[in-house]
Amino acid sequence: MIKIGLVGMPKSGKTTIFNAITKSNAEVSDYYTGNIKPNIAMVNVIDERVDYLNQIFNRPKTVYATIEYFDFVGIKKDEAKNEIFSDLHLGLLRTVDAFGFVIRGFNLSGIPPKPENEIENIKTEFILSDLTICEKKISSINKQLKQGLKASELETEKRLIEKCYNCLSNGQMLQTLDLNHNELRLLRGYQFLTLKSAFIILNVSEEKFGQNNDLIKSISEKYEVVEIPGKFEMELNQLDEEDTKQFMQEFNIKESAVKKLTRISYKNLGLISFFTIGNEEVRAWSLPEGSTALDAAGTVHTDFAKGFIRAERYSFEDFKKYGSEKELKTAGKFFLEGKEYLVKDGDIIYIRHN
Ligand SMILES: Nc1nc2c(ncn2[C@@H]2O[C@H](COP(=O)(O)OP(=O)(O)O)[C@@H](O)[C@H]2O)c(=O)[nH]1
Ligand SMILES: [Mg+2]
Repeated sequence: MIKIGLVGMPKSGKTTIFNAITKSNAEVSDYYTGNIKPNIAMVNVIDERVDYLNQIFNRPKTVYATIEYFDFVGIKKDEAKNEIFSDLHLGLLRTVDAFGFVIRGFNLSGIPPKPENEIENIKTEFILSDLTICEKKISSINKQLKQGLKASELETEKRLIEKCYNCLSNGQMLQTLDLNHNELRLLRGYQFLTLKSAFIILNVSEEKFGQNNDLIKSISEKYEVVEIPGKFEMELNQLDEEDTKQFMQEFNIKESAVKKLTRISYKNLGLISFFTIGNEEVRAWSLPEGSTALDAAGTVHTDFAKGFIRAERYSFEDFKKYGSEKELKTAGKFFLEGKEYLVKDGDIIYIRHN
């Protein structure tokens, strides 16, 4: 399950955006509540291909891939330390896969937005938090080295952490480092915030929607960005489909917030979808690009990965063209793949296992 954390300055509209995309009615407040329990919502990844498949296969259920969104409610910032996030907050943030930085693009009680400052502030706090982790680790490795423990492994790890430390000290996120597979594996346990991908959600008023192109262009030099009229879309949730359509047309909003966020999350995390046709359900799953048939098997069920024999596979496009598995086989478009096969977006997969 993919987890996206909505983060940002107080009152940038995190809870508003959360409500807009989840149709839930989490409290939108002007005050910190001191409560650190996050709002969590599971949102379906709408994919017309799954619907199409189940029109043909006619199984009792259609199951979409899901994304989990976290809105960290009323986290008290530490006024004394002048920080946006408390340590507790940062700890929770380490558990998500990617961040949506919610940036205020509307006037708040007459205070004009400062989007670029907000982005910089969040980035700085993430960098400082990661730096602290590096410092602690380096000092603990030094202690171990003095005691003569597994020197060569420790030296390798220390060099890597020092590389991270230098990057962060220069004000750069770890994302910008060119890390190889092994290094990334070594760093996984640290849950560095700046190693996770982040995109920008520019929260604007409906009147200003579509008029922020210069700002968006400048942000997009560093981040993927979507522009969302958060409050307006939250309010649309109260209306029926017909009225929603009409209002969206009026303000020239071509894509709903939830669709935009799904699209940017997939792009940002480099995700693809594959499908399974079971007896009970036609189902979509998401996987990072570059995953193997064995990864796909493990996503569906750990037992499928353990007992993996082979994957039977065809593409959604071919299925649409040929219409049935029988026709696909005749056309040579039905494939048997081993563990190492790299799954493609739109693959329909059946895992043979024992
Ligand atoms: N005008 C305007 N106000 C907004 C918008 N989004 C949020 N707000 C208001 O800003 C305040 C803070 O929003 P909230 O979602 O609670 O922010 P959070 O602290 O980041 O969760 C609330 O009074 C919202 O109604 C917007 O797009 N336009
Ligand atoms: Mg909130």
